[in-house]
Amino acid sequence: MSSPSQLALRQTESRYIRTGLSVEAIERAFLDNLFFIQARFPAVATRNDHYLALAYTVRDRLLHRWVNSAQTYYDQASRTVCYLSAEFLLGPQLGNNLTNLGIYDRVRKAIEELGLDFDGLLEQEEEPGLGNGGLGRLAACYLDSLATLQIAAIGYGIRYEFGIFDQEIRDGWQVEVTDKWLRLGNPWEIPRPEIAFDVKLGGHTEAYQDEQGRRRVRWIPERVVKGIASDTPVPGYGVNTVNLLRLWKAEACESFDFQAFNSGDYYRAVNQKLTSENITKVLYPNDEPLQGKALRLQQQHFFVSCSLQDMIRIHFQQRGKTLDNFHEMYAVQLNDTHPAIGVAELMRLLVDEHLMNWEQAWDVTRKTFAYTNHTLLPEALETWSLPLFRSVLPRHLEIIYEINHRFLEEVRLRYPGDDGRVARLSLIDEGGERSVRMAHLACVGSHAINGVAALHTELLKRDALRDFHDLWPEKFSNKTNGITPRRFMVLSNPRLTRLLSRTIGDSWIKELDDLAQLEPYADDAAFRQAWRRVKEENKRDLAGYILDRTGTVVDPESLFDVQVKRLHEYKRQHLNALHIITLYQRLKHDPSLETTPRTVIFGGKAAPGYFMAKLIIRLINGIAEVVNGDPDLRGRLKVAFIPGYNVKQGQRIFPGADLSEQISTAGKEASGTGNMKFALNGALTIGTLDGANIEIREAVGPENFFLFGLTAAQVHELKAGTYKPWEYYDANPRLRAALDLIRDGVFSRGDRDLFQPLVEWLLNRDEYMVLADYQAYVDCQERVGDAYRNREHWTRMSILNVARMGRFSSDRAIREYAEDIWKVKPVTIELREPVRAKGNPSHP
Ligand code: NBG
Repeated sequence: MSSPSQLALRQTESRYIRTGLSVEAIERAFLDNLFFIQARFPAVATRNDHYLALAYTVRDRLLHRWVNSAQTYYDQASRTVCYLSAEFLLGPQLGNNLTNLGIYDRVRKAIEELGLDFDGLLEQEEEPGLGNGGLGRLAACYLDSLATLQIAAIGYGIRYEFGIFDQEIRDGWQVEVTDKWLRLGNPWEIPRPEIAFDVKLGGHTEAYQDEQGRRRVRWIPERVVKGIASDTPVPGYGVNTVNLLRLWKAEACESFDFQAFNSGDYYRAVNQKLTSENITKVLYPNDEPLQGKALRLQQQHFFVSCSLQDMIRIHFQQRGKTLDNFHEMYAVQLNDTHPAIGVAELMRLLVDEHLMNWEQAWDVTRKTFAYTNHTLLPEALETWSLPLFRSVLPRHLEIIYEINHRFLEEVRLRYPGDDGRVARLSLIDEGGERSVRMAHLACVGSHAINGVAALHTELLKRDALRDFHDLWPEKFSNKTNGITPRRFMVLSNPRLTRLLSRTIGDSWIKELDDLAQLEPYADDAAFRQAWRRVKEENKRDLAGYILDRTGTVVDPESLFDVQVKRLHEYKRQHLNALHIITLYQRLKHDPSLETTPRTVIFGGKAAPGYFMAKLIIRLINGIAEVVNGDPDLRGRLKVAFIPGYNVKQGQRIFPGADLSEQISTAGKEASGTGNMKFALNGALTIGTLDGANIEIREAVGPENFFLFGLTAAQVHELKAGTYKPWEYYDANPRLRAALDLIRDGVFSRGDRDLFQPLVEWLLNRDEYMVLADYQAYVDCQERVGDAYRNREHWTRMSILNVARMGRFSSDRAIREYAEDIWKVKPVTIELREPVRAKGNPSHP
């Protein structure tokens, strides 16, 4: 028999042979996997077989680093960041993993040598759409940066069987199609059936005395579900670190099944199984939280409870049998309020299950959690009605009452007699239907609270969380969002990546601030030409894609004016639509008018129950039908709505954009991250002073940014007074003409009723001040059109935008979180054998 150390040595050898990085080793591994995993001979293998064989080949090479990382963290009991998020919008994995491993080129070579279409294999991958939009994508960018910065981290979330729906457009309307992303298999996940935890739901509680005579509470649940871990590796770029994304899948608890089964109630057992599995069946497709859905609360509690139990398990393994120092082992970040129930759940685990006293448990809990707020929309602040909350989590409600009781005592001491303040701060909203305020729970249970852009944080401190800021100003800080340049440049824009790296070297991939070295080249005519050529080629690709997806022919010479993001009234896609109509009218009336040819491109999903957002999609498609079909406008204006916007599509769109539409009502968009992806890819922004737009404008210089519209303060003021949108309609002939055209049915094939609700809403209410900003927007668009005609100057601005985007890397954001909030340091992962790829790890 071999000793463990002999076995370890032999394992190392075999791993080395199996995961070689030469082109030949990759080819051999690919063919092996096609045979041994897919069980296929080449003549009958499908593209999906090839994709899977390649994915497993890459995964083998990741596992090596993954296991090494895990072992290092284990040996060193490394302080670990746990990022709790109900959403992780990863996007396709294959290309990203190749990029981060530094083997993109040689794998392409290997696949092409085998006579297969490498790009086709990348295209084959169905992306895990486990998120709605910015919030979920931010979590994915942060995982990339955590691994790249060599920080020990675990992402914890939900393995939804159905992710965000796929969108089709029929007769101009959005149609939702279920997202069966797991249908053809998911090669990136490793199921861990042995990492499983029970999660209780419903029922009631009972008080009892333990042997020491202390009063304790026991929770008698109505049912118990089991959470099973499913792991996805997250490789850093150009390092050996591979971190873990652990997603939980719900299953029926066997013991419970048997109970019913034994009592002869087979159908109850079956039913229970189905109800349990439902918990992780589907992602709620609202980008802003929705209230009143018990299943949603169950989802939140389910994944948070599994995650905290898992952390405790690991803690016991690595730090021995005490939880007194739990907060020294973990920094837990709450990505919005979706995981905020964790505050009560950790208290329950510590006090009820691990018998810690309340005061100490509370101290550990507050030192463990930190909370990021992602929205200012008052309707988006999560609350749960007490009856619903009690029916799902009876014990947590008691714990929340206790936390609240102690907290409000403290408030009363600080502010004697100030009952209004006590009511405003309370974790329970007593006005109307009583409910639990999740943001308050997160604030009270965390040692740090942050917003996601400078303006957002200021507004949080002034309005939404003002009373908490009065109480604990030291807890607040701003952490402006960022994006990963690996996915949103190296992977998605290889042409610009090559030009950048040829010009200033490739250090910018990990130190995005190094893009500043580009600045002098803005004055170099030859460089500008090369820059323009890259954009032209990217636009040609995008035009091909648009033709493919929409059947619309667009001219790559025209200005590509792009707005892609979730559909929401505050994001004001309808303001963009009004501008198109105005342009249409001007061009119709004056055939000799000299304007810049434009292609206005849209993409984005509407929440299935959001009537107005769906009507706006219908309007855009109605406008596209009229404009694209009118010979008078040929060569001057085109409109395209690309269906099914997701990460994969974004990667095709950002590189080909000239103009980035960031036109939300000031004070409504917490940060935005699409704005950063466009600017990094050389698009200029037309935008309001909202979210991170403000910081982007400061960074790139006001002269390289198209600013328009009311400020947040002006919006506030106008709202407080009497905003009468129809006065703008009366006073502005162009605006009137545009709205009348909609009302007259021009974009609805003569149907005058279809868009009536939208027009009426704008004239009478106009919550987001579309009419107030209309003229400023149209004027600004005219400046954009003029600027685009001076290509040399436009290119200069484009170069300067990219050169000054360094600050918006998610690496910068993660460094700030790591230093200010998490207090974590990098952990270097050594590989035993020198199997890392040598040479330039980026594209050729
Ligand atoms: C969104 C904001 C965006 C922001 C992302 C990421 C929610 C609740 N919020 O402005 O609307 O960029 O979060 O922070 O999805």
